[in-house]
Amino acid sequence: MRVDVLTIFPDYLAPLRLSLIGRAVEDGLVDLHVHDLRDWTTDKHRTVDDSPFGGGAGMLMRPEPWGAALDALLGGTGAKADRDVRVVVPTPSGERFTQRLAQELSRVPRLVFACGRYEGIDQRVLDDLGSRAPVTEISLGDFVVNGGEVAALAVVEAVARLLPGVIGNAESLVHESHADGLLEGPAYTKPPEWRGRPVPDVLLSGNHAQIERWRRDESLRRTATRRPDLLEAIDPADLDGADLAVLGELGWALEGGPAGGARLVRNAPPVAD
Ligand code: 97T
Repeated sequence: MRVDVLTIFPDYLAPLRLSLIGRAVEDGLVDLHVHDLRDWTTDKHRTVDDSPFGGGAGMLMRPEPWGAALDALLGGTGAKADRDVRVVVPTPSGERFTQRLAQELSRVPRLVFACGRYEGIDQRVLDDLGSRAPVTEISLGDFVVNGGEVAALAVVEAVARLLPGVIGNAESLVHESHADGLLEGPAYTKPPEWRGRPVPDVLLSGNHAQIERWRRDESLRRTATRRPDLLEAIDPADLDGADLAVLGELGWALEGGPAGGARLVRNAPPVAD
């Protein structure tokens, strides 16, 4: 996969050269190119920002350096429907970045990240870009940081680790949080007792069926407590009888028939007859 990042702080992306993703970059699994947006400015002060028309606080990014940079990276003529490239623009007003989107992006051969600073990028850059290439505006969550770099860093790491060969043991991707729409439960390593706190007996039992069941129960419990929104989104077809029993104890039940598309609801009221 080729990854281009446009930013006024190229050093912000340095962590992508460390650890597991750093190895993938070294090995050529990720062909990473980080570019300084100021290289496409034409004035003496290498200006990238200006005040907003209509007034208001803060500064915006001027369109010209972005236009020149994106022309250079994407080519003057881009096919809007090009399935081989995706431009990712981090912004607090973007679509929420999820593991599902990470999986989708991991199947695109080339990603181009446009990292804005200040109060954002002149809208015409996004409009122009949208007519030439598929664009996804993404947000990491409902909070604000100072620029798109931290989001680009997170997205590149989330996507690159899904590429074949980046994680040695592909099995470890199957049972991680969000892989199946649930959170992972607690995990333990040695010693079997630490500061008076024992590891749950079942994990030392060697009974693999029982261990899997316990892990599933803990996963459901944790998800119910911390992320009820994830449980509401679960496809009931992915739940077995034991799952429904644990969820029942937690006040969750199936609502609606198979035809109407059943879903999990909390504290289901008694069914009227
Ligand atoms: O707060 C931001 C500023 C610029 C670009 C992206 C963000 C952001 O991304 N996820 C949350 C906030």
